[in-house]
Amino acid sequence: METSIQNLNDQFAIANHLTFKEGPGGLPMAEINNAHASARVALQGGHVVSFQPHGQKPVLWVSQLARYEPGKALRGGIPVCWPWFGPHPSDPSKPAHGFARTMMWSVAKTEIAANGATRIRLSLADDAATRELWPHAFLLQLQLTVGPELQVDLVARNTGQEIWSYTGALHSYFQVGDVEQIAIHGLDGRTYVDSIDAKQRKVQEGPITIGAEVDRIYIDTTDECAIDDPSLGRCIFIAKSGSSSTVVWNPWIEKSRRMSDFGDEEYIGMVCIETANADGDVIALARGHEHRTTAVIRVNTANC
Ligand code: TA6
Repeated sequence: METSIQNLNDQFAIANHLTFKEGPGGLPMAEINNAHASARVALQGGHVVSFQPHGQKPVLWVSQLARYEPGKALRGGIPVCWPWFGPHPSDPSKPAHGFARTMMWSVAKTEIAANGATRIRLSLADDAATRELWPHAFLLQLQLTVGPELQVDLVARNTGQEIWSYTGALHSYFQVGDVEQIAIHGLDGRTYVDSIDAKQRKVQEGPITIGAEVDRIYIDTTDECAIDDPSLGRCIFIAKSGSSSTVVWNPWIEKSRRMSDFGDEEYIGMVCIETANADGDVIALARGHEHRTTAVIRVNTANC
């Protein structure tokens, strides 16, 4: 059934909090604006496109060349990578980072949460299209709580009869003033898999700074990360639970040029810090069991 904006508003709009509109490319979008912050969420992909506490600059980055098209992953915001992270483990014809970020999700619930935050819950369940790509029964729920901070809860449930396992990530793109001036704290001493150096395992020494392409999966870490951004005069904190791997990515110059939905110079204004279940952090679920992966994003104008 066509996702009708009017039907969505009749069922789920909340005055002074949340309304649904047709966004770019005709994609249905939830628009949230409350006493604390504003946010936009595309129902395609369960994709948080923006989050901006009042008085702050946008926290999430979206490419100027992002393509708002049915079935196309949006470049920026918080793509939901599921049920595999990165290329499909055995079939290169299957979409990178799984199918959840390009499928149309349903609205399950909206409500006003504690301290006047706005909460929306989206869901995606298996159907013929997903089973074609991944032969399992599942229910995926994404709960977003938009207040002074943004909380993203991704809950995966095995609604089938057999055990299955997945990998994934909340693939968050953050806006920074100048990526060469930032420092990322929280992963000092952690081991990472260097995806651009033959997947060598290395140990992080001190804060992460970026002066070339970076594509790393930090393993065995439940640490909170912080992006110290002197040029925007702020610190972005990313706390998490249900995840023991964190991906840090900046494509730098050459890779930016190779992506048609990424401006040649846009690498300067962004960095990904992804709340992941990747590499060895594989989640296995027996029948009826579920797993929750949570990211909590907040900003302050002090240093980290
Ligand atoms: O963020 C890590 C990563 O796996 C990178 O290797 C890069 O491929 C990025 O995700 C973006 O992937 P996408 O499929 O969205 O272009």
